Amino acid sequence: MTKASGVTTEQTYQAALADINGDGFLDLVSGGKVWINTLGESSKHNYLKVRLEGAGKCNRLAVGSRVIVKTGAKTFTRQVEAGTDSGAQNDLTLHFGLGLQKGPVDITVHWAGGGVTTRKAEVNRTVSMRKS
Ligand SMILES: [Ca+2]
Repeated sequence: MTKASGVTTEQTYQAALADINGDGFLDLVSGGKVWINTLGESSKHNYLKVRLEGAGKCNRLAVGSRVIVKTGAKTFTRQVEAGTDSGAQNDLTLHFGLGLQKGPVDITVHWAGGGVTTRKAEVNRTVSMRKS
């Protein structure tokens, strides 16, 4: 983090990201402080959030599942993770910052424990997907 970002904290190795206020832009928790990202208020950038629910051979939180989002020109990949090596926990809802990429986008979920699910979605929303 730079001073220009406005984020100041004691030196720490722990940080977690989540869209705390639900505006589609990631916020930061570190060193016992919360920073709400206010850049989204004037941004024209798009996002997509994907929330997974596992079933069967996939754990309920879908930890280990990989999500691929394809726009017309770009591919974005995220994986549901349970904690980081520094003891922090990012939001289990996956966040894709799409920049100026517009929808609809193609979503492919490779579920932990096996299986693949696909669907289309518009941008700037949260999509919930459950393993069948
Ligand atoms: Ca936010």
